[in-house]
Amino acid sequence: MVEKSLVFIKPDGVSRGLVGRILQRFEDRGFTVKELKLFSPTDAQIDGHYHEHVSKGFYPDLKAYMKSGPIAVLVLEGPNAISIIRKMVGVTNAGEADSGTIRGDFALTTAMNVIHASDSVESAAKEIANFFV
Ligand code: 3AN
Repeated sequence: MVEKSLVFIKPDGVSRGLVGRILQRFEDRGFTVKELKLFSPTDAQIDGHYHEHVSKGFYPDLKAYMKSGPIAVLVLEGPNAISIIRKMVGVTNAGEADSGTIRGDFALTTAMNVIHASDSVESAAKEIANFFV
């Protein structure tokens, strides 16, 4: 089934110059780039995106991380995009992510894990609406 996923490269990924290499992986795999923008998300967009985490102890640090510079936000489309892209991204704790995944190749920790990708078709629809109004 053709699906859309909301993906963003977090501020450290943008400042480290990883946007091109990460985007290349998705294009090489065959996904279509439907939207692409570099921007600084508002407080409301960050809180909305991470609504499941706002009450957690790590949230202030997560929010500060997300406000530390612009992010590169993408909408990618293709067959089974949600599960394939999550596999390409690797597990949340980048320290345990397999080599060959984006987190396994470009990140070391959970707190700075370089990239986000939607975990379901329903989340993707909400996340796309949050970032592309
Ligand atoms: P994923 O990004 O793999 O879907 P989530 O949704 O559990 O993982 O976490 C969202 C983001 O919140 C992570 N990418 C990470 O930046 C941050 N985060 C999650 N859990 C922790 C934690 N225990 N400590 C610090 N940051 C965390």
